Amino acid sequence: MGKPIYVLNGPNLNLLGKREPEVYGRDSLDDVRAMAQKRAEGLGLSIEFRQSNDEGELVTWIQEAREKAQGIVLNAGAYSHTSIAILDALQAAELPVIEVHLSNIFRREPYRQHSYVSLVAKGVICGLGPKGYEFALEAMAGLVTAGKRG
Ligand code: CA2
Repeated sequence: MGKPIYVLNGPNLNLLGKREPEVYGRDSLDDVRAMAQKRAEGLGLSIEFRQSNDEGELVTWIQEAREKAQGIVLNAGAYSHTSIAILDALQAAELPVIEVHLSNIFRREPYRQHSYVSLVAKGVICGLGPKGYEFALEAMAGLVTAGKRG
């Protein structure tokens, strides 16, 4: 197995399943982790699944991914809409990035309808709940295999 895919989650995603189930569903972040882990195994990928409420820690993990990962699946939470620091780190990482959102950000408030992460993402999956992480890993498997064929 090659380097892992970093699956990074931003602020408040630790609250999943505990509040606002009508927006974010009933699964906890641990449930999402287990689903992602299982799908990755089926695809022959390994994942490093993390969550942080801290913008700087997410930037540090993206910098780390440059050396240690072969791709990044990122739900940066609200930082998607605000963080040029995360955008800069993703640009510097030079890795395939797939952006995930549980909710359909385009059906929500106007301030959620722009994402800095989208500027570097190969693709964006939103509105499909935790399944979006599985779809992102499936797409990532294709991207990293295509990369190896050169
Ligand atoms: O839909 C998504 O995945 C989001 O990235 C989730 C973020 C939100 O700020 C983005 O606009 C879209 C919020 C993270 C979850 O926040 C919770 C708050 C209360 C209860 C459960 C989750």
